[in-house]
Amino acid sequence: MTVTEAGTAAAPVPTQATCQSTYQTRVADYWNAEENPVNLELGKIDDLYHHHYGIGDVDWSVLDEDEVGGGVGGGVGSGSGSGSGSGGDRDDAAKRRDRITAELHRLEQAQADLLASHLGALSPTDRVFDAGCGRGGGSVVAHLRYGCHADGVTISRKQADFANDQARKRSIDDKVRYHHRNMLDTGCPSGAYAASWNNESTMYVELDLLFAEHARLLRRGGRYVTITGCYNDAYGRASREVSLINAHYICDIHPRSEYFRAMARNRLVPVHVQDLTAATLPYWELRKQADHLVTGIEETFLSAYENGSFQYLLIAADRI
Ligand code: GPP
Ligand code: MG
Repeated sequence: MTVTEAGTAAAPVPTQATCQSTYQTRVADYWNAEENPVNLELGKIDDLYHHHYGIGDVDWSVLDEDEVGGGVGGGVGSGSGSGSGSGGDRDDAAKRRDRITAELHRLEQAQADLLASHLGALSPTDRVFDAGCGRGGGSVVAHLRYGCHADGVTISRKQADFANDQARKRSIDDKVRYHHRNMLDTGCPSGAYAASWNNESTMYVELDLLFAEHARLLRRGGRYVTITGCYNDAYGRASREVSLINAHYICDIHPRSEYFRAMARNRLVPVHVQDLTAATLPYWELRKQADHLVTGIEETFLSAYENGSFQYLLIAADRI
Protein backbone atom coordinates (compact mmCIF):
# COMPACT_ATOMS: atom_id res chain seq x y z
CA MET A 1 0.00 0.00 0.00
CA THR A 2 1.24 3.44 -0.82
CA VAL A 3 0.50 6.24 1.59
CA THR A 4 0.48 9.68 0.01
CA GLU A 5 0.45 13.00 1.71
CA ALA A 6 -1.98 14.46 -0.82
CA GLY A 7 -4.80 16.32 0.93
CA THR A 8 -3.15 16.30 4.33
CA ALA A 9 -2.51 19.72 5.76
CA ALA A 10 1.00 19.84 7.14
CA ALA A 11 1.07 20.45 10.89
CA PRO A 12 3.28 23.45 11.59
CA VAL A 13 6.62 22.45 13.07
CA PRO A 14 7.18 23.86 16.58
CA THR A 15 9.21 27.03 16.50
CA GLN A 16 12.75 26.94 17.88
CA ALA A 17 11.85 29.64 20.38
CA THR A 18 9.02 27.83 22.15
CA CYS A 19 9.28 24.16 21.11
CA GLN A 20 5.51 24.32 21.50
CA SER A 21 3.30 21.98 19.48
CA THR A 22 0.32 23.27 17.55
CA TYR A 23 -1.91 21.54 20.11
CA GLN A 24 -0.19 23.33 22.97
CA THR A 25 -0.63 26.65 21.16
CA ARG A 26 -4.38 25.96 20.84
CA VAL A 27 -4.55 25.17 24.57
CA ALA A 28 -2.71 28.41 25.35
CA ASP A 29 -5.15 30.28 23.07
CA TYR A 30 -8.06 28.84 25.06
CA TRP A 31 -6.65 29.98 28.41
CA ASN A 32 -5.52 33.35 27.08
CA ALA A 33 -9.12 34.00 25.99
CA GLU A 34 -10.91 32.42 28.97
CA GLU A 35 -13.01 34.83 31.09
CA ASN A 36 -15.69 32.52 32.53
CA PRO A 37 -17.72 34.19 35.29
CA VAL A 38 -17.61 30.87 37.17
CA ASN A 39 -13.87 31.45 37.58
CA LEU A 40 -13.66 35.26 37.85
CA GLU A 41 -16.71 35.90 40.05
CA LEU A 42 -15.69 33.18 42.51
CA GLY A 43 -12.09 34.36 42.58
CA LYS A 44 -13.08 37.97 43.25
CA ILE A 45 -14.55 37.02 46.62
CA ASP A 46 -11.15 36.68 48.31
CA ASP A 47 -8.69 36.91 45.42
CA LEU A 48 -8.13 33.16 45.33
CA TYR A 49 -8.62 32.26 41.68
CA HIS A 50 -9.05 28.53 41.08
CA HIS A 51 -9.33 26.44 37.92
CA HIS A 52 -10.74 23.30 39.42
CA TYR A 53 -14.03 22.04 40.77
CA GLY A 54 -15.35 21.66 44.30
CA ILE A 55 -15.98 18.98 46.91
CA GLY A 56 -18.16 18.55 49.97
CA ASP A 57 -21.76 18.96 51.02
CA VAL A 58 -23.72 21.94 49.74
CA ASP A 59 -25.62 24.31 51.98
CA TRP A 60 -28.79 24.15 49.89
CA SER A 61 -30.34 27.10 51.76
CA VAL A 62 -28.36 29.34 49.37
CA LEU A 63 -31.02 28.56 46.77
CA ASP A 64 -33.89 29.79 48.94
CA GLU A 65 -35.83 32.69 47.50
CA ASP A 66 -35.90 35.70 49.85
CA GLU A 67 -39.32 36.92 50.93
CA VAL A 68 -39.96 40.37 49.51
CA GLY A 69 -39.71 42.99 52.25
CA GLY A 70 -38.33 40.61 54.85
CA GLY A 71 -35.93 37.97 53.68
CA VAL A 72 -35.51 34.53 55.16
CA GLY A 73 -32.00 35.07 56.47
CA GLY A 74 -28.88 33.09 55.75
CA GLY A 75 -27.89 35.57 53.05
CA VAL A 76 -24.74 37.59 52.47
CA GLY A 77 -24.73 40.99 54.20
CA SER A 78 -27.66 42.82 55.68
CA GLY A 79 -29.09 44.31 52.50
CA SER A 80 -30.15 47.91 52.00
CA GLY A 81 -33.72 48.08 53.18
CA SER A 82 -36.68 46.04 52.22
CA GLY A 83 -37.48 47.93 49.03
CA SER A 84 -40.72 47.37 47.27
CA GLY A 85 -41.86 46.15 43.90
CA SER A 86 -39.34 45.19 41.27
CA GLY A 87 -36.41 47.05 42.91
CA GLY A 88 -36.63 44.84 46.00
CA ASP A 89 -37.03 41.73 43.86
CA ARG A 90 -33.89 42.63 41.95
CA ASP A 91 -31.92 43.09 45.18
CA ASP A 92 -33.13 39.73 46.44
CA ALA A 93 -32.21 38.00 43.21
CA ALA A 94 -28.74 39.55 43.36
CA LYS A 95 -28.28 38.42 46.96
CA ARG A 96 -29.32 34.91 46.02
CA ARG A 97 -26.81 34.89 43.15
CA ASP A 98 -24.09 36.09 45.56
CA ARG A 99 -24.92 33.31 48.01
CA ILE A 100 -24.64 30.67 45.27
CA THR A 101 -21.37 32.14 44.01
CA ALA A 102 -19.92 32.14 47.54
CA GLU A 103 -21.05 28.56 48.14
CA LEU A 104 -19.41 27.29 44.94
CA HIS A 105 -16.24 29.12 45.90
CA ARG A 106 -16.31 27.53 49.36
CA LEU A 107 -16.47 24.07 47.74
CA GLU A 108 -13.61 24.85 45.33
CA GLN A 109 -11.59 26.17 48.27
CA ALA A 110 -12.27 22.91 50.14
CA GLN A 111 -10.83 21.01 47.17
CA ALA A 112 -7.70 23.20 47.16
CA ASP A 113 -7.31 22.71 50.92
CA LEU A 114 -7.62 18.93 50.56
CA LEU A 115 -4.85 18.86 47.95
CA ALA A 116 -2.63 21.13 50.07
CA SER A 117 -3.18 18.90 53.11
CA HIS A 118 -1.50 16.02 51.23
CA LEU A 119 1.71 17.88 50.36
CA GLY A 120 3.55 16.56 53.43
CA ALA A 121 5.19 18.35 56.36
CA LEU A 122 6.48 21.50 54.67
CA SER A 123 8.42 24.34 56.25
CA PRO A 124 8.87 27.97 55.14
CA THR A 125 12.25 27.16 53.59
CA ASP A 126 10.76 24.44 51.35
CA ARG A 127 9.88 24.98 47.70
CA VAL A 128 6.78 23.61 46.02
CA PHE A 129 5.89 23.36 42.36
CA ASP A 130 2.42 23.94 40.85
CA ALA A 131 2.15 22.40 37.35
CA GLY A 132 -0.58 24.08 35.31
CA CYS A 133 -1.14 26.79 37.91
CA GLY A 134 -3.86 28.72 36.08
CA ARG A 135 -4.55 32.09 37.74
CA GLY A 136 -2.48 31.01 40.70
CA GLY A 137 -4.89 30.14 43.56
CA GLY A 138 -3.31 26.78 44.47
CA SER A 139 0.17 28.18 45.03
CA VAL A 140 -1.23 30.93 47.25
CA VAL A 141 -3.13 28.32 49.28
CA ALA A 142 0.06 26.26 49.79
CA HIS A 143 2.06 29.36 50.72
CA LEU A 144 -0.53 30.59 53.22
CA ARG A 145 -0.70 27.15 54.80
CA TYR A 146 3.03 26.33 55.02
CA GLY A 147 4.85 29.64 54.44
CA CYS A 148 6.76 27.84 51.68
CA HIS A 149 8.17 29.18 48.41
CA ALA A 150 6.09 28.29 45.36
CA ASP A 151 6.74 28.22 41.62
CA GLY A 152 3.75 27.89 39.32
CA VAL A 153 3.91 27.32 35.57
CA THR A 154 1.22 27.85 32.98
CA ILE A 155 1.27 27.72 29.22
CA SER A 156 -0.85 30.91 29.17
CA ARG A 157 1.03 34.21 29.28
CA LYS A 158 -2.14 35.95 30.44
CA GLN A 159 -2.61 33.59 33.38
CA ALA A 160 1.03 33.93 34.48
CA ASP A 161 0.79 37.74 34.38
CA PHE A 162 -2.51 37.71 36.26
CA ALA A 163 -1.15 35.37 38.94
CA ASN A 164 2.02 37.45 39.42
CA ASP A 165 -0.13 40.60 39.80
CA GLN A 166 -2.11 38.82 42.51
CA ALA A 167 1.09 37.78 44.32
CA ARG A 168 2.33 41.40 44.19
CA LYS A 169 -0.98 42.68 45.59
CA ARG A 170 -0.66 40.24 48.50
CA SER A 171 3.03 41.18 48.96
CA ILE A 172 4.05 37.53 48.67
CA ASP A 173 5.82 37.90 45.31
CA ASP A 174 9.18 37.30 47.01
CA LYS A 175 8.04 33.71 47.72
CA VAL A 176 5.31 32.92 45.18
CA ARG A 177 6.23 33.21 41.51
CA TYR A 178 4.52 32.23 38.30
CA HIS A 179 6.21 31.43 35.02
CA HIS A 180 4.95 31.30 31.46
CA ARG A 181 6.38 27.86 30.67
CA ASN A 182 5.56 24.36 29.52
CA MET A 183 4.97 22.02 32.46
CA LEU A 184 6.77 19.24 30.57
CA ASP A 185 9.95 21.26 30.22
CA THR A 186 10.01 23.81 33.02
CA GLY A 187 13.67 24.77 33.21
CA CYS A 188 13.27 24.80 37.01
CA PRO A 189 16.09 23.31 39.10
CA SER A 190 16.41 19.53 39.58
CA GLY A 191 15.76 18.08 43.05
CA ALA A 192 14.85 21.51 44.44
CA TYR A 193 11.23 20.84 45.40
CA ALA A 194 9.78 19.19 48.51
CA ALA A 195 6.35 18.83 46.89
CA SER A 196 4.66 19.31 43.55
CA TRP A 197 1.18 18.89 42.12
CA ASN A 198 -1.23 19.03 39.21
CA ASN A 199 -4.69 20.21 40.11
CA GLU A 200 -6.85 19.20 37.12
CA SER A 201 -4.16 19.85 34.55
CA THR A 202 -2.81 16.37 33.76
CA MET A 203 -5.34 15.88 30.93
CA TYR A 204 -3.44 18.33 28.74
CA VAL A 205 -0.21 16.34 28.59
CA GLU A 206 1.34 12.88 28.14
CA LEU A 207 1.66 11.38 31.61
CA ASP A 208 5.08 9.81 31.05
CA LEU A 209 6.57 13.14 30.05
CA LEU A 210 4.80 14.91 32.91
CA PHE A 211 5.84 12.49 35.64
CA ALA A 212 9.42 12.42 34.35
CA GLU A 213 9.53 16.18 34.88
CA HIS A 214 8.00 15.95 38.39
CA ALA A 215 10.50 13.19 39.27
CA ARG A 216 13.32 15.45 38.09
CA LEU A 217 12.06 18.46 40.07
CA LEU A 218 11.26 16.63 43.33
CA ARG A 219 13.90 15.78 45.86
CA ARG A 220 14.10 12.16 46.97
CA GLY A 221 11.26 11.57 49.44
CA GLY A 222 9.34 14.53 48.02
CA ARG A 223 5.57 14.34 47.58
CA TYR A 224 3.58 14.52 44.35
CA VAL A 225 -0.21 15.07 44.44
CA THR A 226 -2.78 15.19 41.70
CA ILE A 227 -6.52 15.72 41.72
CA THR A 228 -7.86 14.75 38.34
CA GLY A 229 -10.79 13.55 36.30
CA CYS A 230 -9.99 10.20 34.71
CA TYR A 231 -12.00 7.72 32.73
CA ASN A 232 -12.87 4.46 34.40
CA ASP A 233 -11.14 1.39 32.91
CA ALA A 234 -13.84 -0.76 34.47
CA TYR A 235 -16.43 1.00 32.27
CA GLY A 236 -14.36 0.35 29.15
CA ARG A 237 -13.09 3.13 26.93
CA ALA A 238 -13.91 6.85 26.98
CA SER A 239 -17.66 7.36 27.08
CA ARG A 240 -19.61 9.89 25.02
CA GLU A 241 -19.65 12.22 28.05
CA VAL A 242 -15.89 11.93 28.55
CA SER A 243 -15.43 12.75 24.85
CA LEU A 244 -17.70 15.79 25.22
CA ILE A 245 -15.62 17.02 28.17
CA ASN A 246 -12.48 16.56 26.08
CA ALA A 247 -14.01 18.62 23.28
CA HIS A 248 -15.21 21.33 25.67
CA TYR A 249 -11.77 21.98 27.20
CA ILE A 250 -9.55 20.76 24.29
CA CYS A 251 -8.06 18.11 26.56
CA ASP A 252 -7.48 14.34 26.51
CA ILE A 253 -8.69 12.62 29.69
CA HIS A 254 -6.54 9.62 30.61
CA PRO A 255 -7.76 6.28 31.93
CA ARG A 256 -7.28 5.67 35.65
CA SER A 257 -4.84 2.81 34.95
CA GLU A 258 -2.47 5.05 33.04
CA TYR A 259 -1.76 7.19 36.12
CA PHE A 260 -0.41 4.25 38.08
CA ARG A 261 1.54 2.79 35.16
CA ALA A 262 3.17 6.13 34.36
CA MET A 263 3.94 6.85 38.03
CA ALA A 264 5.58 3.46 38.44
CA ARG A 265 7.75 4.16 35.41
CA ASN A 266 8.86 7.48 36.87
CA ARG A 267 9.85 6.79 40.49
CA LEU A 268 6.51 7.97 41.91
CA VAL A 269 4.98 5.48 44.38
CA PRO A 270 1.35 6.07 45.41
CA VAL A 271 0.85 6.50 49.15
CA HIS A 272 -2.80 7.61 49.14
CA VAL A 273 -5.60 7.22 46.59
CA GLN A 274 -9.02 8.73 47.20
CA ASP A 275 -12.07 8.53 44.99
CA LEU A 276 -13.68 11.99 45.22
CA THR A 277 -16.47 11.24 42.75
CA ALA A 278 -19.26 11.20 45.35
CA ALA A 279 -17.79 14.27 47.04
CA THR A 280 -17.86 16.37 43.87
CA LEU A 281 -21.43 15.55 42.77
CA PRO A 282 -23.06 18.18 45.06
CA TYR A 283 -20.81 20.87 43.54
CA TRP A 284 -22.09 20.00 40.05
CA GLU A 285 -25.70 19.83 41.24
CA LEU A 286 -25.39 23.35 42.62
CA ARG A 287 -23.40 24.69 39.67
CA LYS A 288 -26.12 23.39 37.32
CA GLN A 289 -28.60 25.64 39.10
CA ALA A 290 -26.36 28.72 39.05
CA ASP A 291 -27.88 30.40 36.00
CA HIS A 292 -25.47 33.32 36.25
CA LEU A 293 -22.40 31.06 36.19
CA VAL A 294 -23.13 27.96 34.09
CA THR A 295 -20.88 27.21 31.13
CA GLY A 296 -23.00 24.45 29.58
CA ILE A 297 -20.83 21.50 30.64
CA GLU A 298 -22.61 20.85 33.95
CA GLU A 299 -25.08 18.14 32.84
CA THR A 300 -22.29 16.31 31.01
CA PHE A 301 -20.17 16.09 34.16
CA LEU A 302 -23.12 14.82 36.16
CA SER A 303 -23.97 12.15 33.56
CA ALA A 304 -20.34 11.10 33.23
CA TYR A 305 -20.01 10.57 36.97
CA GLU A 306 -23.42 8.98 37.35
CA ASN A 307 -23.01 6.45 34.52
CA GLY A 308 -19.71 5.29 36.00
CA SER A 309 -17.54 6.22 33.03
CA PHE A 310 -15.69 9.04 34.77
CA GLN A 311 -14.09 9.42 38.19
CA TYR A 312 -12.70 12.29 40.24
CA LEU A 313 -9.54 11.07 41.93
CA LEU A 314 -6.84 12.25 44.32
CA ILE A 315 -3.52 10.44 44.11
CA ALA A 316 -0.60 11.27 46.41
CA ALA A 317 2.76 9.65 45.68
CA ASP A 318 6.26 9.65 47.11
CA ARG A 319 9.23 10.39 44.91
CA ILE A 320 11.67 7.57 45.59
C1 GPP B 1 -11.30 23.30 35.32
O1 GPP B 1 -10.92 24.55 34.89
C2 GPP B 1 -10.48 22.18 34.83
C3 GPP B 1 -10.14 21.93 33.56
C4 GPP B 1 -10.46 22.84 32.46
C5 GPP B 1 -9.47 20.71 33.11
C6 GPP B 1 -10.42 19.60 32.80
C7 GPP B 1 -10.77 18.92 34.04
C8 GPP B 1 -11.30 17.71 34.15
C9 GPP B 1 -11.54 17.13 35.49
C10 GPP B 1 -11.65 16.91 32.98
P1 GPP B 1 -11.89 25.78 35.01
O2 GPP B 1 -12.20 26.06 36.43
O3 GPP B 1 -11.26 26.89 34.24
O4 GPP B 1 -13.20 25.28 34.26
P2 GPP B 1 -14.64 25.99 34.29
O5 GPP B 1 -14.48 27.25 33.51
O6 GPP B 1 -15.56 25.02 33.63
O7 GPP B 1 -14.97 26.26 35.71
MG1 MG C 1 -13.86 26.85 37.30
